[in-house]
Amino acid sequence: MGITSKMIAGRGVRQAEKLGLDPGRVPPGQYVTERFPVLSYGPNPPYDLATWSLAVDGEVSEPFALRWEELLALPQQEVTVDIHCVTRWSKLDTTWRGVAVRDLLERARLKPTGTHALVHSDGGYTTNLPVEALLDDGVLVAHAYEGEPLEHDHGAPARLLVPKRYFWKSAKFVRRIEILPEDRKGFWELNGYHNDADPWTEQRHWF
Ligand SMILES: Nc1nc2c(c(=O)[nH]1)N[C@H]1C(S)=C(S)[C@@H](COP(=O)(O)O)O[C@H]1N2
Ligand SMILES: [Mo]
Repeated sequence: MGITSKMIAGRGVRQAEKLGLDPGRVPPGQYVTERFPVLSYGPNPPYDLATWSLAVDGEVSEPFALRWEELLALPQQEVTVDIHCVTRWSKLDTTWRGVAVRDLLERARLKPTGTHALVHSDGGYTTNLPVEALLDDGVLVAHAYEGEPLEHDHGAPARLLVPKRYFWKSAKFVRRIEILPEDRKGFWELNGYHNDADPWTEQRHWF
């Protein structure tokens, strides 16, 4: 008999209890890890803060690109959230610091036709989200984790953080938020992962 998602959920719940955490925070089929696994498709792209920039463009009235110091000069938010990887690990109470994507989209002045986003990373990784999901609380362009600058393995200099979706939507090495008039799939979404990626309903794969 194989390992079923119910058995793993049981494991997640027991682990959460052992750690003194509310087991209701562990989505179905997930287990809790205290480690911080690294999942990257391909090598970490090199970066240079002197030339780094983050663009917000596409279906917006005021497209812009921010240099590194400009990003750090914007109002910063700190959030503590749970993250859930489709490979079944969840990590609870992770703390991040960065700029709210909502603020960036407000500054860019979304056009009414701007309904979706394709998020681009250095190295070619992409992921897609509805704009609505990017306007949510806790969605950041994050540059610090647990009070320290983001490690390269975890997406330095900056990554997207979308805590309510499986973690592949949280693009590391983020460089561009492209607003689109329709949905366009990203890297994993084209390769069989679910378009919406809600951990609570286990939207893992299309098939
Ligand atoms: N640029 C980029 N972002 C990425 C990935 C990637 O391969 N490249 N992997 C995604 C996946 S599948 C996961 S689970 C998380 C892993 O983040 P971590 O390595 O910080 O745990 O990053 C996501 N963002
Ligand atoms: Mo992942």
